Amino acid sequence: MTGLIKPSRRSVLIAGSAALAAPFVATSARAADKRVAMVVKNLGNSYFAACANGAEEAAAELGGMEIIYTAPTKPTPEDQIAVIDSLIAQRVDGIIVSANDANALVPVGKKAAQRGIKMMSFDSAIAPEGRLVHLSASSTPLIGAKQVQMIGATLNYEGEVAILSAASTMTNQNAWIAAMKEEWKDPKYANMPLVSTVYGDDQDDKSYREMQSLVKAHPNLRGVISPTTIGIRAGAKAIMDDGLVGQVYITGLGLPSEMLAAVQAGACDSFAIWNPVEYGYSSTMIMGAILGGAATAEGATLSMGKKGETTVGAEGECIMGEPFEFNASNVADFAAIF
Ligand code: RAM
Repeated sequence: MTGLIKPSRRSVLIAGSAALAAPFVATSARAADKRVAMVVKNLGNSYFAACANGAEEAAAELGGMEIIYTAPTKPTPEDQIAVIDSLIAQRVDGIIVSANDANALVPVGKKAAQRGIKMMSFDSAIAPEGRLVHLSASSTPLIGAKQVQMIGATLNYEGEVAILSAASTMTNQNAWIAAMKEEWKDPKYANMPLVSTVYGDDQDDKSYREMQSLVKAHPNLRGVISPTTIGIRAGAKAIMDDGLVGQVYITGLGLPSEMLAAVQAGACDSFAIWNPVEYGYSSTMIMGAILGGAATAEGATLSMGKKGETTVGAEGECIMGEPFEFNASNVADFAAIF
């Protein structure tokens, strides 16, 4: 894969309610009677709220499966384990989780499996021993490399760059950062060094303060990559509030609805994301298939409903599709959608 696909309104609107009203053959009629929990990193994140909307759409398509959307208030592994423990006690049929820590959630994943509860992860993976499959939004090397490419294009490959991540334990951000560092080895980035990596813990206020500290600590900072929708919007706000537009640019993974003002102000030149509604939808379709008895061994195919099929790869990893790139030419069109 060479780059991100440009979104067309049509490709995104397939997540809209009209398309979803079309009949779709559920993997199993039994899925309708199931209770599935979607456990995300924390509450109050619009990205995950959009995933939950997609989960509801899939559940309706599967005949009315019940979705319990829940999360801890703070994105910590301990609080998330407590949420999952309580779902196990409630004897849900399946759990779809975006993990706050890959390894810390393995014991609770094993406990769920022992009780016959189907456990999978999406967004931020649990280590393979703790779940059946993991659905990645897109290829990890592609997502990581693209973020470095975007800031490179903005800065003409010159100037200091930092990373403003989520929490240091989060699987997805850590995997994307590792992929960014691979991309950074290309000699074309020789004059665009990575000077620091900081963590805003997917909290608005902490991300905002970390962004301000970065600028103070690195007076020559020109760019920031934030591979989290919370970090990029908080970092962009700090750039705008502190009069840094034109001096420091932010890129990364953001929601068009939350990045519109930053793009229009010039704090962000381009950013990327996949459709979170489709992501919640695809994850729930996979859970429906698993609850209907679908195999999850490497090489098996799992239905993602109208998003097609995914093939289970090594260590249970599945991939949904490709992210979209946004800039001044298209961000407004998509801001109304996600
Ligand atoms: C934040 C979360 C989530 C991540 C997105 C891009 O909302 O950290 O896990 O996938 O950003």
